[in-house]
Amino acid sequence: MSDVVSYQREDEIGLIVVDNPPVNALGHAVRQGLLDALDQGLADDGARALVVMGAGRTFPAGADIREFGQTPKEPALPDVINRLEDSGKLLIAAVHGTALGGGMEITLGCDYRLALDSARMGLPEVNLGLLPGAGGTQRLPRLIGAQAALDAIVGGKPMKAGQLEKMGVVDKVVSGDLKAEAIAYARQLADDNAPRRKVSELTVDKESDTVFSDYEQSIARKKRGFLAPFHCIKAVQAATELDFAAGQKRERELFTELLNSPQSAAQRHVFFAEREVGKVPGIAKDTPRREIAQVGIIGAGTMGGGIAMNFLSAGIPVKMLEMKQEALDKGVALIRKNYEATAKKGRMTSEQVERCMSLLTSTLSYDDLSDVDLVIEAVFENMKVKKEVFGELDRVTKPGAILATNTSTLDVNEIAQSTRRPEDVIGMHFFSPANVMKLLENVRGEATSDEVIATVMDLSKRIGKVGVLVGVCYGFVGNRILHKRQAQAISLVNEGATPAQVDKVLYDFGLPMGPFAMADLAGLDVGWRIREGLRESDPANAPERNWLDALAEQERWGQKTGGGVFDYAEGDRTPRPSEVTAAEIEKYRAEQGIETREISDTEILERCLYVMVNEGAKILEEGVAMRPLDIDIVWIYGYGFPVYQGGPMFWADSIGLDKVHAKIQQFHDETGHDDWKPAPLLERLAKEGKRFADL
Ligand code: 3H9
Repeated sequence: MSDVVSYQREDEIGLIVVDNPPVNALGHAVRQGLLDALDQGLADDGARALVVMGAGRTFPAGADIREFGQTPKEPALPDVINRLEDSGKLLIAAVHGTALGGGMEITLGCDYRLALDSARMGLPEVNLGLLPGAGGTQRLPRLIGAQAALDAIVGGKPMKAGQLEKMGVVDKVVSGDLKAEAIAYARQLADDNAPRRKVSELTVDKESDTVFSDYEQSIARKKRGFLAPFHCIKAVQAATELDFAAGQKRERELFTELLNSPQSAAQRHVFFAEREVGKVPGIAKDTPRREIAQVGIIGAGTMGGGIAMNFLSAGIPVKMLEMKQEALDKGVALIRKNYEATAKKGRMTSEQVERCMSLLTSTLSYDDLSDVDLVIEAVFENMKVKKEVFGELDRVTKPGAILATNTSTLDVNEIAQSTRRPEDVIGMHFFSPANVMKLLENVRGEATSDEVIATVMDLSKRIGKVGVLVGVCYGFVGNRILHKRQAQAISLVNEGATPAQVDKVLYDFGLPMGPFAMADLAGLDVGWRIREGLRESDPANAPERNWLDALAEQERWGQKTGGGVFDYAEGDRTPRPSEVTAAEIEKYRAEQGIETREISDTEILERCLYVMVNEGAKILEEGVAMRPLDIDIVWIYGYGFPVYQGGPMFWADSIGLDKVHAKIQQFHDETGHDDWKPAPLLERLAKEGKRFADL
């Protein structure tokens, strides 16, 4: 008898129930248990039909991802599903929760599919750098045609029961008690002598001869660099060209290739890392949380408005405060405009737009914030201004209200000291555009209470963000590492590379854009103003004037002015090399007496990325990031580090820390620059032959 799969008969129907919490993943014991339970069901003469279902919260949500990378153990899932399909009895899948991956593939091995109206099904393997490897790429196209199967398999998004019924995947949608419904349905099918329906015996509907090449083209840009989506297409194509057995063999080959690829290892790392970042040592399930029913936001600029949208979209009322009515009106209008643009793209209904807008109120008076549970300040990045705001907030907000700052660089501890309740103060650093970017750096101050941390981490999820808890330092985790990379990018150009060459290397690595296109997007004026400020206030320590300052002085501020490091044609965001920039770089090199040299792409990649890894190691040592995976997630969700590279720290592990360290040491020997001083943690791990993942 299996611990994780049971067989019992009720009302002439045999029930095979998977009970392997939390998500009924199809690990070895479940696969063996399924076969044993099937044998029992087949031998049970009293059972007229068999139902497969999951106990607890869901139908199996897929293969056990933790088993990937280990030696595979028989029986393999494709064989289990083939056995189910070949069994002599009528087989019905009864789905609730999320039947994903191998779970959905089990349902495709059944004759009939019944689902609760709240259930969802899908083949999300592509998100793990894989393809459905238990017959999914062969059975789904047979059931719904090649085009729809491509959408489901390459898209990887779960679909609702109602939609699946329309597509012909689900035969019946029910509500209420799934077990009772499943037994009734199975009895009815048995009474009606319903035919067996082996999906593997259907023929595939291929809509056109170019369906696969068209599909490849349509995803070429969006899936640039990824292996799995293109393997998924090949597997579905095999379903249209080969018989089922040969197609399944081809699916297996493609699946194995992906499983053994560095990309899938990276994507699986990201899957677990994304869940791990939510777990904060010292914060338990029973750590008290505060209720957040209403939020105040200070500042109705682009950032404040973007932040507000997260809460409105999640159904949480927002009060937005500004100093002047005009700024407030502008902010509210911008939020509406953004929502309406989303509605125009069909991603929201006009009722939803109105519902979100109805949750927004605005005010010019701090006193109106006396009843909010959380305030997020998104004003000008200046300590004096922030302190004044927090002083006001301390005065007006109720006891227990959480006071958050969206600062990206300033000291959260100092801000907290301007209140009488530093334990209620925390950083919530949103990334621009704040309504889109998934990352939220939650910054723990020295005094921030566990209760406040727990509440804000939970809230991050509630508003659809991935919250990463970090400590206080200049730039926190993301921007501190970014600054080091930007400095290398500039040095590389000073020494002989072109901005376009540097950008191309990082783009080809998989980043959405290179450092200079990113600077143009953010605006060259931002950094320039900060440097100018320093030159005025602290000339001795201020950075030297360089060619980026020269560009900013000419009001070449980037995309918004039609030119920055690159030129931009009107209405086109494609960066084009600029003669003005080239001349300024030449001038700078001449002034500095720099003799240029040929710079290889390898050097660009190593210098831009290894400096990030070194800084990451320093951040870990200082405790600013709790774990390497926190840094990986910050970079994936905040800066578009390619998921298939796993994040900077995972990537460094995959290169080998001894190699990374040796190169960093070499750069330090050559330049003597502090940024290249190997982090002691990196040095130690490299010596011990360990990885960041071993910490
Ligand atoms: C596959 O099926 C391949 C086949 O085609 C071919 C095979 C030959 N395995 O996300 P949550 C853990 S590939 C192992 O926080 P939620 C998760 O780590 C698979 N563990 O809950 C977490 O653990 P912990 C295709 C898994 O309610 C806990 O369960 N399937 C798996 O927010 C709770 O998870 C997928 O890709 C797994 N398959 O969301 C589905 N799934 O508590 C992946 C979850 O220690 N899973 N865990 O942190 C999901 O998308 C979500 O977990 C799900 C629940 C929607 C199910």
